Amino acid sequence: MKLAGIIVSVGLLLALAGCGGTGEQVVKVALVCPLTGDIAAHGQGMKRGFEMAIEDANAAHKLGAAKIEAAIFDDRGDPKEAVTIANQIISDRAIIGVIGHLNSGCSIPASRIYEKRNVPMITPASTNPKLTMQGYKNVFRVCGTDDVQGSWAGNYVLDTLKYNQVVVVHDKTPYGQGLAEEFQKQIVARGGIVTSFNGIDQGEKDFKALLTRIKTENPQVLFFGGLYAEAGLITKQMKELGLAVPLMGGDGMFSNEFARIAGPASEGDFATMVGLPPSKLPQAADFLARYAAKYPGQDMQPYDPYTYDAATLLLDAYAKVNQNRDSLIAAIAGTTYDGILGRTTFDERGDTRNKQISIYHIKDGRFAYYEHK
Ligand code: ABU
Repeated sequence: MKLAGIIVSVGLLLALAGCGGTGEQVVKVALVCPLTGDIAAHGQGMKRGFEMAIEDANAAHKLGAAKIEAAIFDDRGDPKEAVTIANQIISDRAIIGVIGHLNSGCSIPASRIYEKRNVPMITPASTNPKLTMQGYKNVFRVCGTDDVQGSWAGNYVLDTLKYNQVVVVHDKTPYGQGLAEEFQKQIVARGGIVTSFNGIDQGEKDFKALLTRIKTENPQVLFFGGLYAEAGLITKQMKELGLAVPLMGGDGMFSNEFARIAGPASEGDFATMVGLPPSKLPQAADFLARYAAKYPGQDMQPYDPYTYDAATLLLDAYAKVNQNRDSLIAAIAGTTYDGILGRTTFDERGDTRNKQISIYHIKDGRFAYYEHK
């Protein structure tokens, strides 16, 4: 090969490997989640967990001399924006994988884009089972799913709270409606009564007409499939109308923002959350202490540790295959990762085998751990 040809080839290799102008090799990992909008508290928490993972990986020289860079995108929880960002990501060859998205309604359409280019995605937070039922080999999930969460909540209402007459409201999203359907299915299968099944719109602020009608149905609990912004307003308006029964929801309302929006009306309300509380896991103690020191005054959101684990797992897998992108998806699929949340291994669909669920309730304006099974 002539000298000019060698120089061009080396230049091409460096470009393909993501070398910066200084000759330093750069490996990028993307995070995509809502950093603005109605569920920004969850997304901002994910960003904090992600930044800690990238900092720790660089400090440990996990990829040798290569510098790991965070590429962070705000999809605003909007499926169209999620697809636009996914298309940007697949055209950046320095990005080796995606941590995200948060909303199932974003993860499902975006996963189709990543699949076209074999870009691995690991969601820390999208719990709709359909995401991993599409048969894509590049899609992984480190959190539990709503079939388990919804039926668990149904059993909890019947067996522990001893209620058998419930009303169900959902936000018509893949997450909210899917979770509500799973809850309803379990209540009905076990002989309970669902007085009505109702959809609201994300962004809606006034639920009084719906709640006035629901009050006449005499439910013992209102189950809400949706996010904390609407959940906070619903429970506030329930109590204003004299519908003095608990509101219960899933991981999408699990944020102290819920109680901040609702005020005292939220006392005693319940939320299920996938996995065990990090505060009960000895292996999470170091992360929790470092998080508190790094982000003083910031409330940890439900998916911060999941995001840390997802990013670290991805980088561990990439290191294990000597930074060979062609082997990365298989390496993630075969991983045994011991992280903050315990051991993660993936089943044939790409779902974590960790299926535990916990329940929390609002006590003195904050979610407090109640129990897990
Ligand atoms: N899992 C809670 C909120 C995110 C989602 O699945 O849409």
